[in-house]
Amino acid sequence: MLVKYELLKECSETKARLGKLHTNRGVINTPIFMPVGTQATVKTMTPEELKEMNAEIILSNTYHLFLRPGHGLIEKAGGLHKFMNWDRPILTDSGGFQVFSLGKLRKLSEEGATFNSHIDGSKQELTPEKAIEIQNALDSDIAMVLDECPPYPATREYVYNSLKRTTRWAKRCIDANNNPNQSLFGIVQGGMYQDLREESAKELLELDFPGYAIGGLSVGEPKNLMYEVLEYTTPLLPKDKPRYLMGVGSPDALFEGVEKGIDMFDCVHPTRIGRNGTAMTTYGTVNIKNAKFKEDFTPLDSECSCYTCRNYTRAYLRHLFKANEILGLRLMTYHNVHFLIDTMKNIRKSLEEDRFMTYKKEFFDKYDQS
Ligand code: PRF
Ligand code: ZN
Repeated sequence: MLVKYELLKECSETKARLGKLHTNRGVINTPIFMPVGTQATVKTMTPEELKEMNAEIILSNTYHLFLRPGHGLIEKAGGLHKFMNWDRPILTDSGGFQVFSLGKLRKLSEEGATFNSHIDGSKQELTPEKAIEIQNALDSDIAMVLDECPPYPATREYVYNSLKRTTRWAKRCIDANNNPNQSLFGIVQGGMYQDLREESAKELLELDFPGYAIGGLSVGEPKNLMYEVLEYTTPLLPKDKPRYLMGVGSPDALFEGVEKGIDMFDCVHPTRIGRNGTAMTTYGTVNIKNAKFKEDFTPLDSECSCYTCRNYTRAYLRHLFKANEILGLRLMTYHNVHFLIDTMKNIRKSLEEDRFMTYKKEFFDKYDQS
């Protein structure tokens, strides 16, 4: 069965929507934040911990798993879910974005991308067919087409040619797809050009994907420009299908994305900054290594109910980071992922009670963004 989006409620003031995404591995409540498990693990967290904080779906990466340990091995293990002991839905990104992030190490052609492995330097190729073969073998619930994410800034001509190629690749992905249990999502590109976003969406809609992502954002453009692009791009997408904003997950962007009609988000932000000693809290970010927390025996976030905040103090967390203890990374990651999952839960509740914009204001009255 392919995923099926159920629209439950639309916000009366914005384009925000409350829904459910039905999958073979359970129902996902949307809008949703997907923690990132690049290498078949959400760094430092066990699946039990992710479930405890109510993660409903996680993201993993084609590019990394293809290079190591290889999709053949994961297929032998019985698929990615079995391999990593996670039985809830998984979305895999196609690898396009990761390859393009390699910069000088890669070359693009109509056929696909060739690149040197970041692990051993070996020459590798990722074509639309290959990206699908890998994701079919991983057996994720949602797979993504191979796309090209243009850099920012990029000329109109560059972005035009790139989106045309992304559409041709999307067709090749559909033709190559051989896993009837996997839902393949299209990715709208078109950079910061409204007419190109329209063209990309129109072409991809003709291919009738079960879900659509918006790619090519949060690539270095000013935030307001991203919001502007979202404002006109989201309405181009069908109402009866899920909309996924790729690689975006800061609190302000989550609220803006939801407001503009996005249902799904992913971002390495909470896990990455957590391992770096930064926590997102009700009152804004906190760097736990700061000397001012040396004798602070209060929780990381006084309004948080997570395992970390229920059991440990800022002074203890600071000590763990100062002493380079692994538990520090785990406790901070736990809190940050819990914080975003909980914020999304609160957003859904506010949508259900039709007070989304009031909740947004309440959130940012407390959350210091400076
Ligand atoms: N394409 C793919 N993955 C992505 C992106 C994209 O444009 C982005 C851009 N923010 C993040 N991840 N395939
Ligand atoms: Zn907490």
